[in-house]
Amino acid sequence: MLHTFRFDDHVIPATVSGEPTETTGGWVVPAGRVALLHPFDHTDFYRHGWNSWSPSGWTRTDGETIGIKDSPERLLTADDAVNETPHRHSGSAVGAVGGTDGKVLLLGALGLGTPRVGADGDVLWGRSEVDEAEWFVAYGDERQVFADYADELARRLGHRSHRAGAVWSSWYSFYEDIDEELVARTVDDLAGYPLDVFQLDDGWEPIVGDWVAGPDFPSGMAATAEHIRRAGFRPGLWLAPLIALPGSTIARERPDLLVQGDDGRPLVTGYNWGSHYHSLDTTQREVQDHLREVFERVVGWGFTYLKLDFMYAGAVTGHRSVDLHRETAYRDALQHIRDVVGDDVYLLGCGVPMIPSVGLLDGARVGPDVGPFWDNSERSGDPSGVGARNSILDSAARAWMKRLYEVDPDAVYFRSARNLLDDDERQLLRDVAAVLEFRSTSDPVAWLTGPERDLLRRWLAETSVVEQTGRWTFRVDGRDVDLTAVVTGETATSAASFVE
Ligand code: 9PG
Repeated sequence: MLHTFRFDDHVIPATVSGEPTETTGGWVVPAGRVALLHPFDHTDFYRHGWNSWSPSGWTRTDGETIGIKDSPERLLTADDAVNETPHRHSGSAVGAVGGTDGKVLLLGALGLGTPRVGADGDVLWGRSEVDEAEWFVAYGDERQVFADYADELARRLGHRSHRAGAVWSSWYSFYEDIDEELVARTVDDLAGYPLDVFQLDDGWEPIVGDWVAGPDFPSGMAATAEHIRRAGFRPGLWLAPLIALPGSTIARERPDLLVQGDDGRPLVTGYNWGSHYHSLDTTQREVQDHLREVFERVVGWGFTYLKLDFMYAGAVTGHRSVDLHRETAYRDALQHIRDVVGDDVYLLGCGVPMIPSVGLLDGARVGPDVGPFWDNSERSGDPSGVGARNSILDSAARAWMKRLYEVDPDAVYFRSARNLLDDDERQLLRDVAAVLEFRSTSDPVAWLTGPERDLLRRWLAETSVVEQTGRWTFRVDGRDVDLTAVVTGETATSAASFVE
């Protein structure tokens, strides 16, 4: 049906599938296709990526699209490969246009079904794989409409208020090269630092898919958790519970428990560790039992902060034993995990589908991996690639998601050793972490100079008062933080050459 929205002095004709009803800050439109004829001509467009690593940000409707281009393999891992149209303006769940006067028109889905929002000329459209989700339509001050959208979403999908505090992760220093002695030494060196969580990342397990202690942890994972706890920190552990490498026990012995392709064989659902991998079919009772066992085991070891990685793989298109929409299958699996671990375990999602995780996760990564360098000039057309610049860009564009869960922009650096980032770039990362109010680092104390240690100590203990003053400008404890130069590519920092 036709409907006319009137916002300020804008008349916005629309096609909707039912009568809109008013809500706080905007309108709720029934599920189905939506098209809004906006009056802004060539204008700014906010595009939102599907999972943690997917590119998000503002561009121009008459400019370059934001997304992963020219790499089907990267697209499969770091975005919604089925729905992405890399050369047309579209994104996942929410989009907005306008903005020249600080006001935008926002269209955002209020549920699951892989909703998409795109801008085609002067039409802002919304559609889904399955028409399950209602829509939120609002016009007004940019930060206000995003806040109102997030609040409407949280009213439907829930909201948790568990806070992680300051986190140390083993990934951005040791990567997969961890063992129980190295971990123990690193923990001991951190003793007395005002850290809350010590999180072991990838590398403890024998292979992705087998969630038992690997050969480098001969005393078992409970011993490491206990060591962390005795040092005064909350034990944290990484796992990728919904995927399995081809060599893992579950993939070798029970390929029938994996999501299948049209050819009746386990579907390839992403690439990492120099391999392809598969997804567990979480609609099967035996997989649910397996997940229960895994999570009872890791919580039983004493880990109460869990980084759940590569979770998008539970929401890919493929054949499952129960014919649910893929985002519903994913959310049911995450709900099952939440039920098994209970309310007190902190769940940080990584590589998670952003909207289907609302209300179940305590925190979510909101950008690609950081790295000890600004950008990688070898890599063109991949804003989801590792590096400080990509991580900052994506995370800053998702600051509004703070109202849904804690938002993790990834680790910051204090070390000048083993690092190509200069002082200004390291400061930028710390600024973004302050803006997003999530603090994590990966620097072992042994790698830091005296002044760097002092800085780390102070930073871990700080909580900042943050106010967003513009799209890319913030006040953090009375200090101005301006990310405009990073966004436009004219980095104000001395290592601008890394950008080119
Ligand atoms: C451990 C790492 C760390 C890191 C996670 C994740 O798009 N990708 O192909 C892609 C691969 C790996 C990756 C991120 C993206 O890293 O983000 O913090 O936990 O796994 O293996």
